[in-house]
Amino acid sequence: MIIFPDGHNGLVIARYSNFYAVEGSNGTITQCVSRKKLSPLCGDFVTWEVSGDGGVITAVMPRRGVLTRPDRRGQPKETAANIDQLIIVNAIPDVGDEEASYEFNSALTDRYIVATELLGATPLILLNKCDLASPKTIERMELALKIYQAIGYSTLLTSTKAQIGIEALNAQLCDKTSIFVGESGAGKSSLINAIMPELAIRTNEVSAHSGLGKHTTTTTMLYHLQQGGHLIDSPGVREFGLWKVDATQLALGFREFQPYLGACKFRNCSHRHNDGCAIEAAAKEGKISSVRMESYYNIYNDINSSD
Ligand SMILES: Nc1nc2c(ncn2[C@@H]2O[C@H](COP(=O)(O)OP(=O)(O)OP(=O)(O)O)[C@@H](O)[C@H]2O)c(=O)[nH]1
Ligand SMILES: [Mg+2]
Ligand SMILES: [Zn+2]
Repeated sequence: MIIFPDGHNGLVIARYSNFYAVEGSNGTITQCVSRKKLSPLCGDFVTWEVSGDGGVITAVMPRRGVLTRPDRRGQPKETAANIDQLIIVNAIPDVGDEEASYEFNSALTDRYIVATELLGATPLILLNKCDLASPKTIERMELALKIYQAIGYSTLLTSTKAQIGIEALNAQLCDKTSIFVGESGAGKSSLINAIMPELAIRTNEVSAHSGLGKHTTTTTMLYHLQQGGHLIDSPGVREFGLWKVDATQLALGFREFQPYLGACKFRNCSHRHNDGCAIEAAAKEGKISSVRMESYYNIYNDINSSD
């Protein structure tokens, strides 16, 4: 860390409208505002000076990358910095027989994976609420997750209710900064509680009648793990869009495309039903999963229709 002689150094652990909770190396937390033109994020290392009862952030140290999430209007909003691992939380539905027809949400997962790859971070693909799934559904989910394992990603089946996979999740958290992302109600806060029961974060007790969550997470917040490493809880999303991603970057977000990039007949190949496309040829030979190829087409259409 760079030490600024005139200020205190700290880590932004949360933001509440215009205030930032900044933690010093001795653990004290100071409520700070920020100088104009700076936009500190949860996970940022900052320098601050004493001002009144609190402080004012005067500098934000260089970041490794920023994760963006959609706000309530679907507009991109920078959410956290210096992330090593995105834990992409999916869940078995908790109403009625829906689990029998539940399909793994590869659309959301694959968008998050692209964002993770472009950040230079690692994804962990997690399916929670396995206690609600029949053995048949679990079998189908294991098949869906195999696609990700085959390309080198870690996956986990968990349940905070039945304490499944919690130790395995714990083992993946040491000495890194991990952020929990995914749909609202999937169990992100519950998983953090399962790992750090002393926190007792209020979780979203969804009412089946109103469909409204009560304690849905509204603030991105960083917690320290005793064994080293940090966890960030973040508000759930309905959909996750990719911003400022062009077709070349999108292909880089699909790591299994890598061996074939540059081998297409045309240099500007979009890998969509193109003559001489090496990636589509690999997909036809079964070397790239058809589910992931479909995902690529869908995301490509999205990013090209949004601007
Ligand atoms: N059956 C079952 N329910 C769970 C499990 N994990 C969490 N839940 C329930 O799912 C609901 C939502 O959990 P939260 O942890 O608040 O979900 P979240 O992802 O943090 O939601 P947001 O903060 O809105 O993004 C709560 O009612 C939890 O009790 C699980 O493993 N099994
Ligand atoms: Mg939450
Ligand atoms: Zn191609």
